[in-house]
Amino acid sequence: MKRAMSDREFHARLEAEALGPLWTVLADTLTTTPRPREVAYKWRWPSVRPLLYEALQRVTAEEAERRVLVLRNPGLPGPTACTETLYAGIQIIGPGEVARTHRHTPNALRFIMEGSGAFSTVDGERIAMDRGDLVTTPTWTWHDHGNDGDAPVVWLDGLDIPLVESLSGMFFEPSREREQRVTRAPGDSRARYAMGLRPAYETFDHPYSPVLSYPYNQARAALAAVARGGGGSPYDGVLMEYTSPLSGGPVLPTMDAYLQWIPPGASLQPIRRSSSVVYLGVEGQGTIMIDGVAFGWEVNDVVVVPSWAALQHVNGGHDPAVLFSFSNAPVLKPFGLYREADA
Ligand code: 1HN
Repeated sequence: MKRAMSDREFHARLEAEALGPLWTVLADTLTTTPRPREVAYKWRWPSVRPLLYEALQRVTAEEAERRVLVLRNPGLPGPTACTETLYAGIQIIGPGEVARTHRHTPNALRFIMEGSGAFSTVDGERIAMDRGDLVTTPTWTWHDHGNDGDAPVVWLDGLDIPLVESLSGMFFEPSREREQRVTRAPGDSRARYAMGLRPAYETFDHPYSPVLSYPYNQARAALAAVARGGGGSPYDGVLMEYTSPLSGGPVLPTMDAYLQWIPPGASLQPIRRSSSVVYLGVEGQGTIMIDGVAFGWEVNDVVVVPSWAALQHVNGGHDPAVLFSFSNAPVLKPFGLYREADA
């Protein structure tokens, strides 16, 4: 086509009217496969731990609201982004400290990395936090944390903050009560919903699991029993999802969570997934190959796997390797956006 004026000049006139040509950006928009800005990355516990304990000295829980080192993805601009949709951070609470009561629309899950004797009070129920436990604080639930033990307690926080921000869905409310009054019996949500029974006289109509705590001794025992029976997938070994007993689906509407057993000597099959996944080493050691790069992990290391990266689990050791992970798959699946392919 004949052009009376240069494209550059035309584009400048478009821009002045808040317009733009699609034809120059289409190839960067309709990419054949996902091209996330998040990069594969590993945070080593031996590097993180001393900085976390230094933060314990430098700032009080009171001052900080939450004393957390954020796992910032080097490929992403935001101060709170581990992936395009997920936040991850490592929180520490000292003996006797209180992380005051608040609530927010982002969903949170916590996997306890070190220590015991901490607790979260979630909507009036006091939930124990000991090493290996998974504890959730679903969207808009009141929560505060404390530590009745004599040593600091450390956990991995997973939240859907970047997703909520991108959807302009952020709401936050501090409570006037620094610590919540406990209004439910110990183990109430477990007794109501986690025992293969449910209260026949009430309906739970929230989009998340009514179970707020998945203790490690139970999850670990289930994993080991399935592994002993020879179960597992060629890609993930024994991958067990923490589920809502009501839906059979993910624990939170926007994040699913898994405990995974990779048998000694396993070199599993590589796979791509359109979810992004944050892994935490729980027991033993292993290697996550991501697009051909080896990320060797040990206990309490965190590894982030970007969407559509080629992912392969290897356990070259003589002991089982146990990983915790969480992902954004529950947001992709209802919209037909979740895919897998052999890599
Ligand atoms: C939050 O409320 C917690 O309650 C942890 O422990 C991390 C990161 C961003 C925003 C809110 C918590 C958080 C957070």
